[in-house]
Amino acid sequence: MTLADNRIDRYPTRIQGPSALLERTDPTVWGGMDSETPIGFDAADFETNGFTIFDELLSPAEVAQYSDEVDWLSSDPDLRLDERVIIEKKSNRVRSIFEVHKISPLVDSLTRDPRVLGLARRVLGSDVYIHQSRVNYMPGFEGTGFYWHSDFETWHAEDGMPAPRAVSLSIALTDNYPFNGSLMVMPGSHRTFVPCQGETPADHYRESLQEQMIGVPSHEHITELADGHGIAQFTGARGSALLFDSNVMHGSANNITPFPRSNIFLVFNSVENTLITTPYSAPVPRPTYIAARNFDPVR
Ligand code: 6CS
Ligand code: FE
Repeated sequence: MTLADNRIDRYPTRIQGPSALLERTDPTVWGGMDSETPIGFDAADFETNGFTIFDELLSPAEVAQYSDEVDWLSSDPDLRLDERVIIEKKSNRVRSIFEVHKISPLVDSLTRDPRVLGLARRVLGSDVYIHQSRVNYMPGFEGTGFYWHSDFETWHAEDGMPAPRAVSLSIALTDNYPFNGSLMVMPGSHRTFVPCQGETPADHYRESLQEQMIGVPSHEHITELADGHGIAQFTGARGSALLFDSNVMHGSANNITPFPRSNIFLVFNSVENTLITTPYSAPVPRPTYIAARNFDPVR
């Protein structure tokens, strides 16, 4: 893609007044890496639904290792003062830790694991780099969810991501039940771009990562998508994983059960879809621990 193409905003959002749903004109599974199809990955299924669930991406032993690691991170008092650690509004518990692959060598090795990297390269059809990594701790009793949204809408508006050529992998470190805040997705919704109303405030991430109020679709649009696509839920034992397109509509409810729902999120972007300098609908780019600007491919 030449710079000229990227400067054209093909997915306008954060605009005043009502806006119509837009068709996503970009592919979901990009060609070019077909020979690298990882075992058990159904590209056609991913193209149709915008997500795929893997029942056991990590073994129980691996999950225990990662689970211990993220539990240790969330209990580290020094790390808690780090700007990359997001604290829950009410409970004061750790909600998320961003750039976790730079904090934890173990998580960094996961981004290079062929089972993970192979999936991202296959879907995005190119070399890939980490746009964002995070751990979401949905603690028991007080874990608050994430309202309906498209990740790409935020990454386009606030980070300058040109096209929806990015993919997220959510790896469950605890059992994801229907009732403990597990991710809900609308199958096939990735083929529709939902413009959101409201101008992006300066430093929006300071509140949006705790509770997103801007860059969320209207009730009408959510109703239209839910009526058309239905709602599926990512449930599964620890070690299962959800691979999902950057533009699929998703959200999660609060967790009032005693069972935490901790996941590692790894977001891969194509090296052919790197962030432009000025975001499409925000005054300045977000910090690099939320949206990386080092585009070196993961090897
Ligand atoms: O703003 C972001 O980048 C993050 N927010 C949400 C709710 N999901 C995507 C991403 O991790
Ligand atoms: Fe999200």
